[in-house]
Amino acid sequence: MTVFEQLQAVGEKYQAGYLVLVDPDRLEQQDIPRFGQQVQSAGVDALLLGGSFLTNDLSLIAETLQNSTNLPIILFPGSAMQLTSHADAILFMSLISGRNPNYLISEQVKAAPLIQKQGLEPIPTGYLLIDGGTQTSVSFISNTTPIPRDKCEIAWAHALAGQYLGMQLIYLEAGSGAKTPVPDLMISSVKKQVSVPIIVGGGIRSTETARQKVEAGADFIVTGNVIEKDPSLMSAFAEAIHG
Ligand code: 1GP
Repeated sequence: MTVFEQLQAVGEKYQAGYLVLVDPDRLEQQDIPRFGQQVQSAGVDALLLGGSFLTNDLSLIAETLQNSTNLPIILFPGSAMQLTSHADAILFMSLISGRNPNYLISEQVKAAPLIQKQGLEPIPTGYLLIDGGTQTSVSFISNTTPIPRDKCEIAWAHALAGQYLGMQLIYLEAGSGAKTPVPDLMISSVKKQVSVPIIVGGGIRSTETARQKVEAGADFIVTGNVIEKDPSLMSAFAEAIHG
């Protein structure tokens, strides 16, 4: 079964799936084995690994994580530099809300031969950055302007274009640490227009908010910061998201 098929199976089993984002810069090597056990028993469906900007050795973190959990590890790269064979798949993303050719296609061209060599499963993903009320690393590093929060039609037109280009997932991203997550109205209007699964992440800090995003139409919810601060919250998030 491919990782994408596993994600589809999660979608069939639950109302929505739960993905935990691991920022390799914020996870201490010695804490990984315990964290691996925690995610496993908390009901998390898969791990995303990466960030817009990295200073740590991704491979070392990924390898330790792989030895600590059976959950799929999906790379969530900020650039073509963030690749390792110690993962199962990679969100092969294009930042389609932006107009920076580097993140639309250049990084992807640099990464493609390495992904092939490393045997990673690429999952074509349309990545949309939505204004989360504060400047986030992803908007600064990618030098792109997020979609305004009240422009639902701009968001769904981008998502639909992504689907027509063959992307298998649409990621609505408010940015890690966003003040406010992607608005419910925007999620529901994207959901109405596209048939591929929608991932929603950035600024989700409570189980109530996560639940609200699922009700609005999110197929997968991603949390990062809130779990870094308190990993014991993972089970409650999984329960709220699975429905
Ligand atoms: C990944 O941006 C999310 O898409 C993670 O965001 O760290 O704010 O949960 P948080």
